[in-house]
Amino acid sequence: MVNFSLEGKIALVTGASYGIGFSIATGFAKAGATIVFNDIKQELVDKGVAAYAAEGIKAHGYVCDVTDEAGVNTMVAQIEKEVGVIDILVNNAGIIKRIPMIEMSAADFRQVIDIDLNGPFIVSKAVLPSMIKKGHGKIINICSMMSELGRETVSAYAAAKGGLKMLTRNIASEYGEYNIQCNGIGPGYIATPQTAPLREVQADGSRHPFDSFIIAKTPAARWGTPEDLMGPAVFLASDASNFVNGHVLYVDGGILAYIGKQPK
Ligand code: NAP
Ligand code: GCO
Repeated sequence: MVNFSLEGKIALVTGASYGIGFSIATGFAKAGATIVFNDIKQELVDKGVAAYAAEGIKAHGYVCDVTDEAGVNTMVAQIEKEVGVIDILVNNAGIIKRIPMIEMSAADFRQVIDIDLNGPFIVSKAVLPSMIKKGHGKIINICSMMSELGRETVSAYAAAKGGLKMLTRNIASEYGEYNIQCNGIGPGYIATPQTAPLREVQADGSRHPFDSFIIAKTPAARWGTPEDLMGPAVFLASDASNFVNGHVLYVDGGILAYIGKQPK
C-alpha cells in the first residue's frame, strides 16, 4: 500500500514564516503532520504563526538562528519537550547575496556559507540522535539550480548549495542504516521575496531582463510557485519514499533538461 500520509509525524521546517518553507510546511500539515518552524526574529515568528492559523494550521514557532549551534540545540530540546521528537526536518532557511565575486568580501562569502551550509549541518546534527533512537527520520535539504549550475554574482550561494547536495549524500550514506533518509529538493526559479529583485518591473513597464530570461530558459515557460514544492516535499517526507536516499529531486519546470532557446 503506498502511504503518503504524514499523520502523527512532527515536522521542523527552518526559516518557514513565509516563502518556500511556509508552503512546504502547509503541505505537510494538510498531509497530517504537526508543524514546528523557526525564524530569526520574534515578529516573523508571530507573523508566521498567524499565517498558518489563517490556513487552519496550529504551528509551533520558535525564535532561533540556524547558525547558532547552542541555540539550535536548546530549540531542539525544547521542541522534544513541548511538542515531541522530530520525525521530519526540512533545512529551508537560506540567504543569497548577489555580488560579483571579485567585489565580494570574505565576510559576505562566509555569511552565506554559514547560513546555507553550516546551518543545515548544525540542525541535522541536532535532530539525528533522536531519529536514530526512534528508528526512523527524514531530512530534506533545500538545494538549488546552483547545486548544479553557476552564474554571475552568486559564487557563495553556488558553493553553499553545491556543498549542501554533497552533505545530503553524506548524511544518507552515514545514517541510511538507521532507516533515515536524507534527500534534497532543488527548486528552479520560484517567485518569493528572495527572487523579487529579479522580477522587478522596469521603469518603462517592461519585464526585468532576468525575468524574461528565466521564462525563456524554463520549458514550463513560467516561474515556479512555492506551492509547486508541496507535493515533492510530502513525497520525500512520507513512507512512500523510504527507499529513496541521497537523491536531489529538481522541481524546476524542466530547466536542467533544456539546452535553451535558439536566438531569433
Ligand atoms: P526567503 O523568501 O528569503 O525565505 C527564507 C527564510 O529563511 C526567511 O524566513 C528568512 O528569515 C529565513 N532565514 C534567513 N536566515 C536565517 C537564519 N540564520 N536562521 C533562521 N532563519 C533564517 O527565501 P525562499 O525563496 O523562500 O527560499 C527558501 C529556501 O529555498 C532557501 O534556502 C533558498 O536558498 C532556497 N531556494 C530558493 C529558490 C527561489 O527561487 N526562491 C530557488 C531554489 C532554492 P528573514 O526574513 O528574517 O531573513
Ligand atoms: C539567482 C537566484 C537563484 C534562485 C534559486 C535557483 O540569483 O540566480 O536567486 O539562485 O534563488 O536558488 O534554484
